[in-house]
Amino acid sequence: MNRSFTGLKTRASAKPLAKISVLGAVLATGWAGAAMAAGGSVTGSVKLVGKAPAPTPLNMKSDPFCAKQPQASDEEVVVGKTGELKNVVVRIAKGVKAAPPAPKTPAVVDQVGCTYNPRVVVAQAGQQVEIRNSDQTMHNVHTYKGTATLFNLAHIQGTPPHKKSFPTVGDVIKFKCDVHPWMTGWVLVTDSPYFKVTGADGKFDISEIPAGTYTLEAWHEKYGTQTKEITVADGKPIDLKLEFKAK
Ligand SMILES: [Cu+2]
Repeated sequence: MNRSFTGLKTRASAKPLAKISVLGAVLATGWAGAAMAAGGSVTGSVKLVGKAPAPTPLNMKSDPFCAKQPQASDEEVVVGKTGELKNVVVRIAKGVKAAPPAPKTPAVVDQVGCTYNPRVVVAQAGQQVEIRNSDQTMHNVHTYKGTATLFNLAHIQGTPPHKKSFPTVGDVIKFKCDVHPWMTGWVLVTDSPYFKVTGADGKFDISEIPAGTYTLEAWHEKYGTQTKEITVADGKPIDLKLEFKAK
């Protein structure tokens, strides 16, 4: 950074006005921001094709606190009126050469209303994942990679978050609560900030991707994984329509 900054000052010194504006931009955005503002983008939508399963109401009567929560439905498959599929992770899975480091701010999984919120979270490898308990009841955070337990921690109401990180890119970590068997959550581990999780509208929008050729992956907890090769170019947005088939 010092070397670049010195060069900037040398070039700018010939034009005092330019010096002020360039330095102003650097101060406003940070040097990294100023250098990395370019890149391409991938936007699109994910739909479920075929008959979506009917929502299953959750029975939370086994815990007096949970029983008082608003009636919720199982969120394994959340589909809009015309198939918009929620909770799909869309990410650049392969081809990122120099990803920015994992953010210092944690990814957050909250236990609230006796469900995981959000249900699907993406973390960069090494990024802290803060697991909160906002409920006035005890949960336990039982995580699995495949069928193997990673950790299993009691989470008493009013106690601080558990702080964990996951080192292995590509891992799909399942969260279960042994107290409340209806609770399911997911953390996917990736190697870059180039990802989104679809909301209720099924849409995603990933920006500032350095130009290059990549494997884009879309993952859904029930419908699995699909991949697509894409070539990203500066200033040429890619728009994708992805579909999963109901089963
Ligand atoms: Cu629980």
